[in-house]
Amino acid sequence: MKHGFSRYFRALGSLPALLGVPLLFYGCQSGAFTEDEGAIHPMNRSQELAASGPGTNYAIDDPFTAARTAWWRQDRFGMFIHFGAYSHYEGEYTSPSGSVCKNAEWIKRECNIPMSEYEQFAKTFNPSGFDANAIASLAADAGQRYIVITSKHHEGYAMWPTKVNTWNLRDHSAFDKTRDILAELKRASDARGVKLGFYYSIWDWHDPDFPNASTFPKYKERMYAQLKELITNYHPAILWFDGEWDTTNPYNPWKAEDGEQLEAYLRDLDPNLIINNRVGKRRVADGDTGTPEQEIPNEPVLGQLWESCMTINGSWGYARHDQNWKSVTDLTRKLTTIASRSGNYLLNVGPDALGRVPAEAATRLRGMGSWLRANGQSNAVYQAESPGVVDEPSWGVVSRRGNKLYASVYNWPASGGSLTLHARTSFNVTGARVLGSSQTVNATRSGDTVTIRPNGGRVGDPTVIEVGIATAAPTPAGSGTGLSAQFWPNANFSGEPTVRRTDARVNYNWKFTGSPASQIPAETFSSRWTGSIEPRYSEAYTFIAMSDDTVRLWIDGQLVIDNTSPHGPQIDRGTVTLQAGHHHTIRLEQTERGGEASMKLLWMSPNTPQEIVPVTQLYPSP
Ligand code: H79
Repeated sequence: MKHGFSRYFRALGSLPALLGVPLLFYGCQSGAFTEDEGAIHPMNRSQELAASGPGTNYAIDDPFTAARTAWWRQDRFGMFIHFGAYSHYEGEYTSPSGSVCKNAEWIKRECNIPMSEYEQFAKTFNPSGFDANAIASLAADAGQRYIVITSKHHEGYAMWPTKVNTWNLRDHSAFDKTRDILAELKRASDARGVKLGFYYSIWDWHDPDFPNASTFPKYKERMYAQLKELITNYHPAILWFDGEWDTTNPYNPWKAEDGEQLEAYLRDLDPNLIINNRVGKRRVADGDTGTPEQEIPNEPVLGQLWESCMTINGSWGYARHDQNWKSVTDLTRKLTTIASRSGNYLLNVGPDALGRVPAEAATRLRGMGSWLRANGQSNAVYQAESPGVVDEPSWGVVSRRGNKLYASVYNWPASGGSLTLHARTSFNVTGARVLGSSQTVNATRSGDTVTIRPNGGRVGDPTVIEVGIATAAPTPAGSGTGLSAQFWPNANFSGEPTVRRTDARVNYNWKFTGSPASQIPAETFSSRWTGSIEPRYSEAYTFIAMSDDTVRLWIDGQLVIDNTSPHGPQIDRGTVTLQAGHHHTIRLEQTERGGEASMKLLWMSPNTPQEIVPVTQLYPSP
């Protein structure tokens, strides 16, 4: 993507190359991080290391298959907690003139509360009823395997005793000065095997240096310091950013370059962190996870893990006036729908002014937990994913765990009726049963239609039918070593390539500052990978390219992806039928014409979950 931004990050030297350490990005905006008295200096450490530059790849692994993300991909269900100084209002503000304004976590802005008054009110915030053990127990009872709590929302108020400023629950409240609710929640979560992550808003309505491009670097320094506190003091499993978008009132200076720098900084502090895409500009090239909000994508998301965050009523922060609670059935259907499309569900609760989770929310969460535990329905959710081998039906959703399909039935057939599935590949049906029922279930396949006929009533909503399948065995993993790669220091493949090598996989996120090799400038280059690809199943494979600025992909000489209009990080796809064990020729081209650059090649098929095409199945040109 073309960008007019100056490159303010420069390679400072070759220390990482000498040490043989992976190149990560540590540039500083020149003059950005000043020596404020008493401030923590997050960039000092980074200055000891060298900056990145040409040769840097920011893609640290394949999030679809990495051990780092394994728990997140299996656990599927988390608790979001919105809790901050806004919770003290419980969703209602009465202005000095007596008029009442209703909102929740945006109450300061939407109800035009002057900051001085907001600060004054926060001094009396005393969430003495915050019970971390009760919250972690509730999450565990609900079947939620992780918690993400707001450490700082847009109001800028820190929920832990940060040393960076006094706008926090320790220094600016009526709360017990010996308590630290994030530490309490960490301990309580650990004790129950529940992972803990932190939401952190980039957008900050309180810090006077935030909304001004010239002072923003000072804000960024404090933000880095706070994030370092969170990582080193509480070891979160997830950092969940928000408030990255372009906006005024107040103005938000956050740019994609800021995201590139921040993500590298965080991954150096903790390489196991899972980071959402709002760390950058909410794009497929940013962070590990896509973040649909209050919506569920219609199909599995391409190119990135994903998680839908949703409210349990209609508000994120506690709002007394909002009694619009979703039903257990609605919430459970959302959970199965999300799992059937290989996503995660981050379901929010907003504790009240005293820090207590509303009883209405707790009841519903426990109802979901009961459903998950009742008859093995949890198999439809944990470690389950998009089925691949069948289309999504109109009567519900289908998830898959190995050779079991879990059909979550929303619309149960009338007596004697049946449910049908459309098959995308060859497999046999080996049997079926309704979880929690002894009724017989007839399941047969004829052509591409699988017919499932239960012989009794439903068991809960959704009712889950487990369908056993036998799929064709894959051919053994290949013995590939990767594709032949060539790189040119120009955008049109002209002349001899400067770099030739074998690439184990095509998994590059060069962003603004990186490039394929130290000899290739970050601004302008072209890349070509050739060789052959060996599928392990005979079926339709969809190739997925995440690219920036252009991409073309040929399989067996056929152009299956063709996007030569220069673009920012973008997904393109093309589908071809391949033969198991056969070597199909492949040619992939990418060009970079300024700004950011990336090139990832993924595939999926009915029996292959989405992944970066693995090295074992790629062979260089002869
Ligand atoms: O933290 C939660 C929200 O506060 C935040 N993201 C989730 C996870 C969020 N930011 N923006 N939005 C949600 C959507 C923006 C909604 C808006 Fe409005 C409509 C902003 C102004 C009008 C909602 C209604 C917020 C204030 C009034």
